[in-house]
Formats: sequence, C-alpha cells, structure tokens
Amino acid sequence: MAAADPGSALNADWRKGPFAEIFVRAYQDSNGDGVGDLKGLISRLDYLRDLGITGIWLMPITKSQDGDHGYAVSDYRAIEPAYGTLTDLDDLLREAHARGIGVVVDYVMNHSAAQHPAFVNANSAAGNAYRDWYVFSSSRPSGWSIYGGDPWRNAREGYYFAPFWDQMPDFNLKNAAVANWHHDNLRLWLNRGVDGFRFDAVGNWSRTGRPSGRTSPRTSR
Ligand SMILES: [Ca+2]
Ligand SMILES: [Ca+2]
Repeated sequence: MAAADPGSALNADWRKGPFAEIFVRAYQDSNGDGVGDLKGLISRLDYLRDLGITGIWLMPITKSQDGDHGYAVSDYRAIEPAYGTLTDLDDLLREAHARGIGVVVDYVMNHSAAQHPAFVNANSAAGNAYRDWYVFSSSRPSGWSIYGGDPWRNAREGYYFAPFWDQMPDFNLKNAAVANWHHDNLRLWLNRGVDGFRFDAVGNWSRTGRPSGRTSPRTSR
C-alpha cells in the first residue's frame, strides 16, 4: 500500500526566502573527528534561522566513495557514515521544520560511484544483468571529447561512458528499470520528510545514449 503524503508543516512561502547551500563535511563538526556532520548542522539551526534562512540545500548526504563532496554515490538509500545516521536526518528535519526551515537534498541521478554495487556488477562481464544500467560499448567510440577529455573508459570488457571521472560512470537513464529505481529512491527521501531535491548534472542526463554512428567530435553543454 502506498504511504500517504505526510504533507508539510512549513509556511508556504519558505521556498521564496533565502537559501543556504551547505557542504555538511565542511560546516560543523559535533564529535571532534574533524568532519562536519548532521548533528553539527542541527546545532547551527538557530544561527541559520537568525540569519533569515528559510531553506537549506544540502550537498549529497548519501553514502559516497569520494570522501569529499559526495557526488560519487555508493548507496542512494543510506546516509554517509561520516555525517551520521538516518535518525540524525530525522532529527535535522524535525528541528529545521520547527524553525520554519525547509530542507532540500542533492540527488545525483546522472551517475553513480564506480563502487556502487550496480556498476560493480555491470562491469563484471558483458552479459551481466546490470550491464544495461550503464552505458557500455564493445569497441572504443572515436571522436568524443567532453570537458576536454575522452569520456569512454576502459571496462573489464569493452568501454564505459563516464565524462566526469572514471569513478563516476553515467547511468543509462533510457532504461526504464533505472528510472523506476531512481523514482523509488526519491520516494524514500520524500517519505522520510525532505522538502525537495536539487538534481545534479541535469544537463548530462540525456547524454546517456549509445553512439549513434556519427563520427564528428561532440562536446557537452
Ligand atoms: Ca564529525
Ligand atoms: Ca548522462
């Protein structure tokens, strides 16, 4: 049975006020390990409210392999362990909402981390069931240049498409199973109580098609 929409306790104007983009790792450490975390952010909510902030955009808080900005997501349904727990997120949402602050979270739909289990499977063999979750080619396509480099990377068998970094393979968003899986992930966070999303790399979403046969150089953006 589908969960009922819990609704929002926020004033309808929260979207129209000032937002703060927050890099949790760099913002406020609560336990002295030198890494910012969700508990630290919670301790700053009074300060943010006093500044007049009505919305927070959190750079990715999902588990990542980069140990940095978080855009190489290795688990779309778990909080980055250095940041805290799902319970910490629940606390953050409740405390932010109590101060009239909405919380938008980054969601990285264009690519996963190479360590994500779906890519580990996809890259394991050409016949793997997850192969079509990403963009592979048996031979190296020629004439491609994105951000000044060749987006086609050496796979265990063949090549995979990863314009940003070899550790950030692009999803094949034309695969309905992939789109449905992302939708399920998004529902999980909405049901948890987040107020919206910031979608990363939207301009790259459609650049997931297999080579069409054109040989002219292509660039992104
Ligand atoms: Ca910490
Ligand atoms: Ca893409």
